[in-house]
This record gives sequence, C-alpha cells and structure tokens, in this order.
Amino acid sequence: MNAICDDITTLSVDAIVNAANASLMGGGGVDGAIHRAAGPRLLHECRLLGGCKTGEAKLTGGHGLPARFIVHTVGPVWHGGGDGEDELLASCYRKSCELASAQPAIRTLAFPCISTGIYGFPFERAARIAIRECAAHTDRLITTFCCFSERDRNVYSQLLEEHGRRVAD
Ligand code: AR6
Repeated sequence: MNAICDDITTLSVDAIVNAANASLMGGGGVDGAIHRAAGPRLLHECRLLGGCKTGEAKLTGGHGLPARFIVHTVGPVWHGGGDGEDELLASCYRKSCELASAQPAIRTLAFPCISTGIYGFPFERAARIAIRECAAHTDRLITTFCCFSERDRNVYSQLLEEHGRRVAD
C-alpha cells in the first residue's frame, strides 16, 4: 500500500475506484472527473447496471482512461457518525477489493478518498478505515491511495507508517 498525490484519472493502473452516487450516472468531484476522462461510453455502460447501493461496488471498463477497469462504489454521506457511516465506508473498501481481486487482469488498484469530499466524512477517520480494510482484503493486489492534495497525502503517509510498525511488531 502506498499514498500519492495525483489526479486519479491519469493513473496507469489496472483499475481505479470511483466515489460514485447510487445512480451511477455521474456527478461532481472525482466521479465527474472520471466520467469526463472516460467518455460517454462509460455512462452508457453504467446505465445498464441499475445503480449501486451505499457500501456496494460494481465493475465497468475504463473506456478512455489509461486504467482498464473502474470499480464504482458508493460511500456514505456523513451524518455525524451515528448512522453506520464507519461500517458503510469499510464495506466500500472491502467490496471494492473483493471485486478487483476476483478479476485476474487486475493487479494494481488505486482508490480516491471515498466520501471525504462532497459527502463530508472526516478525513483521518476515513483514511484509518481505508488502510485497515485494504490491508485485510488485498492479498494479491498492489493498492495505491490517490489523494488530491499534499495535506491529504501526508495524513495517509503517516498512517501507513504507523500501520507498517504495527504489522512489524
Ligand atoms: N483525482 C483524485 N481525487 C480527487 C479528484 C481527482 N480527479 N477529484 C476529487 N478528488 P468527492 P464523495 C478527491 O466529492 O465525498 C459526486 O458528485 C476529493 O478531494 O469526489 O465520495 C458523486 O457523484 C476527495 O478527497 O466524493 C457523489 O454524489 C475525494 O476525491 C458524491 O460526489 C472524494 O471527494 C460523492 O462524494
């Protein structure tokens, strides 16, 4: 697992994850950027999927992206933490890892910081969940956390170091 600061739509990995909404019809933030970069054939493929529930994940092709696949997952909207948000976010990472692991052509996978933009999930709390779930569910995969600011990347780098120390103990 590693953390970088980049535009996820530019990454040459086997699959990127999209922080989508339940309609899978595109939106703002990273979802909008992915749809713009992938082109209209992505929207066409998404239309056939019948949406996606919060905490679930669905796979499409990458179309115009350098990545061959996109895992679309729907994070929870932050309502203060008493609404099952932690478990739903954990489920996004778990289901995304499982879906990617089941596709033999996927070895490298990049995540954006799901739910931490428009959906308002506290950043560090989300990052701890992301690292814990990916560590537990990505035996076969090389996972990158693709942050959108240096500040966010620093949070991940620090938490990944902590995680590495715990694993080594
Ligand atoms: N590359 C990497 N990360 C990005 C990019 C990018 N090009 N653009 C934004 N981010 P958000 P959410 C970061 O709001 O909170 C959409 O409208 C951003 O800085 O994209 O899960 C969907 O349709 C933040 O850290 O997703 C949903 O309605 C992270 O991506 C809703 O937003 C997630 O921010 C989902 O909200």
